[in-house]
Amino acid sequence: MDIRAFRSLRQLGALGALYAAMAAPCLGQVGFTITIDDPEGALSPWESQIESNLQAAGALWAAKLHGACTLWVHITPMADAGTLDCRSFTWSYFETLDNAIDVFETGASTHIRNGFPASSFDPDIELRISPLYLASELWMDPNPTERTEPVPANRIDGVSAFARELGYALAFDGWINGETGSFPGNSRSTFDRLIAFDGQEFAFVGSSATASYQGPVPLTFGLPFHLGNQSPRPGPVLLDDLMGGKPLQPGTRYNVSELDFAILRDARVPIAVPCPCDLTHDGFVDDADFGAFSLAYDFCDCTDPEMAAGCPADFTRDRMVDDSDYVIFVQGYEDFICP
Ligand SMILES: [Ca+2]
Ligand SMILES: [Ca+2]
Repeated sequence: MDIRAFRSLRQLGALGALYAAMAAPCLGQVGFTITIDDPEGALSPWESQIESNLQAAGALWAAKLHGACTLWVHITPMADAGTLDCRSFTWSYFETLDNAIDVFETGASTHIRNGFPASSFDPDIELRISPLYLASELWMDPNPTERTEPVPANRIDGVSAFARELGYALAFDGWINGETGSFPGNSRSTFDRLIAFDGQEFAFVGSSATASYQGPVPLTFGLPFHLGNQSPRPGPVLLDDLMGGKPLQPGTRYNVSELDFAILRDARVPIAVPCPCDLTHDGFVDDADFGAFSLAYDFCDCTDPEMAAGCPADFTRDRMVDDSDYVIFVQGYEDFICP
């Protein structure tokens, strides 16, 4: 089908409405189940607080995750010298670029997209916690969903700390060397593949994040799955983001930022976007968006190197920009103004 054959996009309005309804987001339906493997009881004094604060941290991300599933977070204690460490337990093959580069996504991302995990015997996320760090530096919020009690000035907010860790497990991770920009092999995470390195600075160049930040998003030199740098490197303002390139500050409560969600979207974590057809990010779905969509439709394959980074016109998330995306676009065009 040549989409330009439709002289009036409104001809397809009813069909578009049908597809849009089928693609309606299931918001707030991603939950978390937590298991703790702690035979020595090192974490036992804090078990219920860990659970409540981690659940609240998960809810901060789940507010925009598009899916219906329960992610499994498995917790173990780590040596006292450490702090927190969180990673995706499994990585799922996503696609191959240029017949050479294999792209992998986090287990959580796969689980959210499919509604079931890649392996039902393995957790999606592993979180290691140092008992000493918990005892001496973290503050477990007694009302972690309300988040109204003042955070003690000398303590790091537990909900914020767990939310940051979950960020790594959802998408802020990969294999790039944060100083040389090289990779140990042919594998890339969905985050890695959107990192640009000019020999001096790292930037995240996904289209949603770039639109949110209004330019390539500076990544931390040496810590490339974090945002911002100390001056004179770029992006000092981003250091205060939940996923910023400096440690979380005591006495401070952090939230997931719009930029964090935009990065997840670019990294192909299923995120509910209120107005996905606004490809130019100006609040309207108009002819400029139609132009951007047409270009993507002509390329069709999300792995085409000419395709916009993150393949934002693939509304159905099946790695092709085709007729099923077109009918969704038509509905957006019909609505014109973003909600
Ligand atoms: Ca637009
Ligand atoms: Ca599609």
